[in-house]
Amino acid sequence: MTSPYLWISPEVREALKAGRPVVALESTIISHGMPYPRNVETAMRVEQAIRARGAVPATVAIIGGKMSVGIAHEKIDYLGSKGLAVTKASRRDLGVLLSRGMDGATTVATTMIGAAMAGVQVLATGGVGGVHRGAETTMDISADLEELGRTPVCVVCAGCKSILDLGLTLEYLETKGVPVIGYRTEELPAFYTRKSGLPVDYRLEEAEDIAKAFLAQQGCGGAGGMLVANPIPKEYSMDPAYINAGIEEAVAECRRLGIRGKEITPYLLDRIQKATGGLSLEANIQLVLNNARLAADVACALSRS
Ligand code: PSU
Ligand code: MN
Repeated sequence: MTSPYLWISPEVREALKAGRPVVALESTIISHGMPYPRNVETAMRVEQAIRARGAVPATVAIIGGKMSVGIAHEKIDYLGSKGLAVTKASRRDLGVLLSRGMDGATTVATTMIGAAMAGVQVLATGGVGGVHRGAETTMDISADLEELGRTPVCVVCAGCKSILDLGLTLEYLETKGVPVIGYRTEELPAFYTRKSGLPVDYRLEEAEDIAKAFLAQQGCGGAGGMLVANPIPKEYSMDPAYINAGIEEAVAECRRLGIRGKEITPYLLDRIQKATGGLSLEANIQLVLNNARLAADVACALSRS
């Protein structure tokens, strides 16, 4: 699809034309999810990890009013160093940012949109947004879930952080027709930890199995996305009691301060990182790398089929 609002890097364009594997990467995690300069360093390492597995990385962001797929390293550095000053862009932000020629860091939802516009089928991230705790009164449900329900992209994540209501998030995904696939696990991982006590829909063992299921789903017409939950590697997973105490504190503080809307997720991520003295940041970096590797394997399997 060509659109005056879409820019694709020459490398990504060539790869797509030749049917080579490409993995989309979000940019809100860079500007709003990690502190500078670890955010930029991590974004570069993630790109390298994808290349090492034989796929082409395509970091997505809105730059100068274009949905940009495969931004250059200096743009990643710009987004990372500007941090919270960059607009966090979800689906509803697109029209105004693009028409005004602005910049934006794309959430999972908008990264899926950019990926689908370009023809990229696989996306790697850390955690997706979901149904927030207390959503029965606040109605705070991430646009990521709606996007998964409508846009045909396979999203590889490490499950959801317990800043969210994981049970309600799974219910919502079921309603939207989004399969939650556990990679070598029956349990939904909870980002920093490998377990949540909640089941995934299906356990699959290999990247090829994920690729096959994704293709079959796309063959059914009008199908949306797929969520692959990849547990954090054992050696980096955190003590559940320790991390959950930090999360509880952050959620309580967020409520006390009356933080609302799109600021909630970045606020909680920052508080948890501060409360756990950088331990959680290391875990976060490792799980993103782990997801990048699996996403690259899925993209490679798709390109072979
Ligand atoms: N959860 C994380 N890390 C993140 C995000 C969520 O553990 O970086 C970011 C992602 O970009 C995700 C977005 O798409 O936050 C969701 O924001 P919201 O809940 O406002 O939709
Ligand atoms: Mn929200």
